[in-house]
Amino acid sequence: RDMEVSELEQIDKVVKGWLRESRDNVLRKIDTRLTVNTKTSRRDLVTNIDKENEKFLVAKIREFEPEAKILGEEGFGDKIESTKGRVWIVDPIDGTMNFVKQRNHFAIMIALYQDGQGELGYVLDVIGNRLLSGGPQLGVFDNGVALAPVEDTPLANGLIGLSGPMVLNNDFNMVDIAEKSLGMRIYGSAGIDIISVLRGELVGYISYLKPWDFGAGKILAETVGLKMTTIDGQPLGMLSSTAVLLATRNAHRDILTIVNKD
Ligand code: 2AM
Ligand code: CA
Ligand code: CA
Ligand code: CA
Repeated sequence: RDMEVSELEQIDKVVKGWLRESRDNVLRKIDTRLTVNTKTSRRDLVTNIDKENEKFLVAKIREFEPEAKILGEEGFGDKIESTKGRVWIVDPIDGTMNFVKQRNHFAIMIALYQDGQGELGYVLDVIGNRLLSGGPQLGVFDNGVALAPVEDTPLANGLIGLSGPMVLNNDFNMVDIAEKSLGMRIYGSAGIDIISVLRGELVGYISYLKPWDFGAGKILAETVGLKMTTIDGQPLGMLSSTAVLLATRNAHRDILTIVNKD
């Protein structure tokens, strides 16, 4: 690894400052009239605040590191074709449907990769004011306090976070996975689900995701011994768009068994 701990600590302070400002900006505008547009379907939304927040974060990253490559969901970053060098990944509002309909249960996420290796991840529950942060060299923190070790709970002894569409279509035997667990939860924000898995409130989370949905969570999850792979159990590339399985080691094994049966 060629990133020094001292450099990571310095970047960590700077990113936390951006996130505080970003959260303040969103909260200041949360009761204003939103401009909402659809993307690929009526359930796939983008608002003016998603765009404004991505522009804000991209400008902060560029000011801090002019040569940085940035992958942002709403397209204000760069076209990323390779994982070489330093790549920042930004999801300015994760859970846009929740944001629009509930003004709650959404997250802001930032990840920093170097040569395809996760260095720093940030998942901020905006309304809960809870930031999960860190990486392999710094450790993982929950609002600045070292995260409690995550128990290796099997699927049968925990709650599982799922994606609504995957359950409705019974993709990958999702109904059997839900049946085997103590119960399913459908929160509608990858960031909120990832925070719940990190905190041991869910034993796992399964959804179709893009790099900005899982980039930060993967760094944090792997640091604390959770597994994040494709639903086939294959390694998840930094630029993959696929069905993602995040779980404790035991629940990961239990879920793969159900996915692969028949
Ligand atoms: P988003 O809100 O940033 O788009 C539930 O919708 C979760 O899946 C959210 O974290 C959402 O992120 C993500 N997601 C990924 N692809 C999506 C799509 N095509 N439509 C809706 N949500 C999507
Ligand atoms: Ca989106
Ligand atoms: Ca997202
Ligand atoms: Ca988003």
